[in-house]
Amino acid sequence: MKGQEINTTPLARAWWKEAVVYQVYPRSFQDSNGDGVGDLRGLINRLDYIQRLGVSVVWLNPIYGSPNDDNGYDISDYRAIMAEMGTMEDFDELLAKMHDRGLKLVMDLVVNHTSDEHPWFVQARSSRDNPYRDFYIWWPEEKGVPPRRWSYFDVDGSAWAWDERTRSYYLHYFSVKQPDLNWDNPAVRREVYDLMRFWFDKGIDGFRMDVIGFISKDMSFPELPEKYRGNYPHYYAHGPRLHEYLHEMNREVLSQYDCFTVGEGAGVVIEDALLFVEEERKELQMFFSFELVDAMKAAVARGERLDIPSFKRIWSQWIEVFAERGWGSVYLGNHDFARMVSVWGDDSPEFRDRSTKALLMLLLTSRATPFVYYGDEIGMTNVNFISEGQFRDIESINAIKRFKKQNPSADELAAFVRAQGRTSRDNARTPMQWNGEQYGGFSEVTPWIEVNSNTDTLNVEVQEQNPDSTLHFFRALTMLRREQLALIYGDYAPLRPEHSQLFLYRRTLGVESFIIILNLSREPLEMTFTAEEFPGLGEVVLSNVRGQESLIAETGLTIEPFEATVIRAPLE
Ligand code: ISL
Ligand code: CA
Repeated sequence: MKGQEINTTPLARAWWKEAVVYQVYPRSFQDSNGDGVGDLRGLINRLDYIQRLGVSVVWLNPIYGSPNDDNGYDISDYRAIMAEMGTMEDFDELLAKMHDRGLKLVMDLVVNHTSDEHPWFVQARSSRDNPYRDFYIWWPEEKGVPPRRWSYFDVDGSAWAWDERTRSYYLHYFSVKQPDLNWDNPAVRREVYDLMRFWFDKGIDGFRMDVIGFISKDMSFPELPEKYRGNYPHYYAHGPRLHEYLHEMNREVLSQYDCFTVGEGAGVVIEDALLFVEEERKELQMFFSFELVDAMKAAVARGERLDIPSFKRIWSQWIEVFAERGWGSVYLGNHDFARMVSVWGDDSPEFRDRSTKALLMLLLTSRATPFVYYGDEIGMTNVNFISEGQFRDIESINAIKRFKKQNPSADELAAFVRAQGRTSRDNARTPMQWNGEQYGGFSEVTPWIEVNSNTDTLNVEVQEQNPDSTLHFFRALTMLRREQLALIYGDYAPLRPEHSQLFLYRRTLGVESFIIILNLSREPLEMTFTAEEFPGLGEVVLSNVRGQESLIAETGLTIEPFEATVIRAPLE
């Protein structure tokens, strides 16, 4: 077996750097047996579609045994397939058929916490002297009130839940049904490494590691340091033994396989970026930065959109930090945020397709491994749920419960629910829109979550027939990236960083050089190039508004709203 590729420089070629990752939320992709829930057989039936996209890796959200308090992020059996998803035979068939098509499979690894229904936790909470007690993190009542820790999903906000039988609190950064594992216990780490080997030995190609930055806790339990108040993921991502554990995981497991690793980097600050991915440290290959989405959420909370110069600054910083060492990842959507085009583009009928294409071009011309979320290749939009009964996500449901405790008026409650509807993770979890039928071709029966009503016009079938569709444009982008190594490894040089509408940059590798022009706004603009930026005539390689045969002069041009154009730029 080939060892995990560790490269000495970011320019060293590796399949995981050249990958375009397609993320599939399996509950919502394709139902095959008429129960309204997506499943593995459904995914198998759609592999031809995925292959034709030109992506090379599929990341599958959790499909393990789970009571689904948090849609599979609460695991009760790490070696089983959840009944709704199918069987282990289905899984083996899926993996074999993916490999036949040259597709790699990356699974979700959720080991910061388990389900409270996992046998370890059932044991652990049965008595204080149970051998599994130390698999989790407890605060016995004799020690008084536990130090303040916030939970993401708890209705009351505290990350400590009371366990009556053993008269102790247990720690849960997420829901009460997601108790945090105690990584300081070597037996826990052994179990995790074992289950990772189990899946690698089945032949999977890697892991996306859920909140992996949170696994080490400061077991002296200080009060939350003041600087992290309101900013607790940053505290959670700085546990004292985090890098020791990642290094150990690499030594024990990852280094034994030719695998793909990406950690979820909630709370990771740019100053620490290289600690996770610098080649010699032998930890991970990549992680997801949260700085951009955190900035977006902060802007939304102020009733604004993130301004374009800030967007570019954060985007560029997270590319440039890996210029010499390590490697980055880029994404603009996943199962934890509202839809890409609704958040970063413009989902109105006028600009939906064009702005989706621009965002996809940004992802696929970036110097990092791009992750594209299912449905974003056709520009799926938010659903904007407006009534409580429509929500399925524990985060939204509990946020509404929490708000209700303040005894709001009916109007206040309705406004809160509508605001949730705009930001809820459920926006990104509605069924894949395959065609214009009632359930979008996802299922024959009422799905577990409503299908977006715009499936009648926004769907794969319609876009297959239209050569100018977002879907065809995405295929052109994956092909371009495969053909042009400059778009993957090439030097990244942002131009006009202060421009309030344009995202303009150059990618250069050897004699190949491309300029990428993205207008991230609804307004057209006039642009003049300086001779330094752009010497001579440039051939349009791909554009969402210009014909391919056109040439662009060095002097200046009008840029359309949400224009996205790649030019081959002659070097002087
Ligand atoms: O979804 C979020 C809040 O809106 C994120 O902050 C999210 O909680 C954080 O990124 C961690 O996410 C991961 O772990 C969670 C799970 O609910 C998410 O789906 C998963 O991606 C707990 O396992
Ligand atoms: Ca099903």
